[in-house]
Amino acid sequence: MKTMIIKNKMVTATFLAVGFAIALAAVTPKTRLARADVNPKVIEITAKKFEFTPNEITLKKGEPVILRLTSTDRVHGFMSKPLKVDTDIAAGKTTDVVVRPDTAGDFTVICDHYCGIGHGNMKMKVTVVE
Ligand SMILES: [Cu+2]
Repeated sequence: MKTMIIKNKMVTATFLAVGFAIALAAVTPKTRLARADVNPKVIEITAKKFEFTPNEITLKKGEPVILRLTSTDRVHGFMSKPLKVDTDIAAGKTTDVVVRPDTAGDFTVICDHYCGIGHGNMKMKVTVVE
């Protein structure tokens, strides 16, 4: 009788261990995806009169990135309606924006904060690939 109980406990423990391993295997890929979302790639972009550097970047559709924006002279804007980004870049501090492009194509980011005579041509290109 005692042996039976011990045996049953061992069987239960084995079932639990196998169940746990299966659950872990099922959950692991999701966890990895979540980590990729939590730790997106960082792209540094510098603004100054009247350009962004780099002035061309390529992103992947559906993949979030952090754009780390700085200005070396004065406040500039950083705006693109299709990319759902609209922020000011103050001089002397870092502005992080998360972009998750949902459409492939070429998009233009403009400075929408008047910064001087060349302001109208201050833009950069963002290419989103599938
Ligand atoms: Cu401007």
